[in-house]
Amino acid sequence: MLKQVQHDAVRTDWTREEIAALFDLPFTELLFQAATVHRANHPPDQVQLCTLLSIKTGGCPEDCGYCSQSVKADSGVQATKLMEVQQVLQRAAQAKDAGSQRFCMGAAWRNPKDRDMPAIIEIVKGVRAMGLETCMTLGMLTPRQADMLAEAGLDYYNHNIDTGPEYYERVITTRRYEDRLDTLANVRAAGINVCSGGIVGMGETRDDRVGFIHTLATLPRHPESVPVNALVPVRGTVLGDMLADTPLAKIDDIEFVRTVAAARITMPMSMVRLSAGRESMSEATQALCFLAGANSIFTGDKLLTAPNAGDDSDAALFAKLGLTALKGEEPMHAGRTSSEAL
Ligand code: SAM
Ligand code: DTB
Ligand code: SF4
Repeated sequence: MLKQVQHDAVRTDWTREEIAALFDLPFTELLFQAATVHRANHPPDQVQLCTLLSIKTGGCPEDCGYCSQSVKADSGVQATKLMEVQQVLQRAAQAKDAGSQRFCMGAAWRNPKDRDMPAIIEIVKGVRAMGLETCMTLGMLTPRQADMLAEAGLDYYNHNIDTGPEYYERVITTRRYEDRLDTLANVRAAGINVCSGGIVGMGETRDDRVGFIHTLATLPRHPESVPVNALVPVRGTVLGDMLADTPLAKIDDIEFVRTVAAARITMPMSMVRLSAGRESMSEATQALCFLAGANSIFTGDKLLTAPNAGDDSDAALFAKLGLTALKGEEPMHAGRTSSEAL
């Protein structure tokens, strides 16, 4: 029998067996435990609003099997250059006007080149000066690049582990799981808050989902943000085609909610983001995710390249559920740690 979860304890010593036992709980019991942990640590009626912008789209040399932006995908996404700084700032201003708290910028790179850094730094400084939290996802980072971003005032860096260690190489072959963990360590050591999560519904087993949560929940320090994406199947990608051709492979909604609940219980203080895939999720499933402890979403009608739920349907959903936007706070800073501690 599973030990009663402690509501306010942050543990980094979770075992796979304990996490598997959470997934195995009767659904109502799992939800009750997750909701209890959630209310002990977060305002249960407030959800953080984040806006995404692709500042450099497509043409990525990596082979992530889910991604429309890989050169290996035949998805029709047009490759672009890095956007002009002023254009990015204009989009950030629109996001702020729409009530967003955090502006997340993504680039389809394996890693940023040194020649890209001055523009990236200007963007971070400009967006931050507007009073928005800044987040970037640019691929792998060296310790020096992480330090440069920290110096510029970057609040968060998103780099997903994507799935459990065993399933990872079925999805991506051009970079290793350990490379991802190294980038997370570099980000942590630079004092930037860590955003790391992954994708559910890529054909992985429950044991892979257990491994995914286990990796995040046993990092020396939990990511401050944990995005849980449901695969957005894009035609022309390996996984999008797999899902389109075998509809039964689509992740079950209840299993998705179980994953959110497991993230909430094991990482009680983190913001758990109900990320990609909301567009095709019912209101009822999204409501279950909020009950299970998700407290952050991406707003707007576009993610990076894929459609998102959109502000009108989100406003209607929030009104129906009695949810409000999380009030902006000064971004907390993770603080510098020694390079071996994550
Ligand atoms: N190129 C950078 C990288 O991979 O580190 C940053 C951008 S990448 C698009 C950010 C994350 O978006 C991926 O790690 C993946 O978890 C998520 N993602 C990409 N395509 C997705 C899809 N079709 N469905 C769900 N999540 C997706
Ligand atoms: C994350 O975990 N999800 C966001 C963000 N981090 C960068 C990206 C979702 C991308 C969905 C597919 C697309 O728009 O191409
Ligand atoms: Fe490139 Fe990121 Fe897409 Fe992978 S997920 S192909 S690294 S843009």
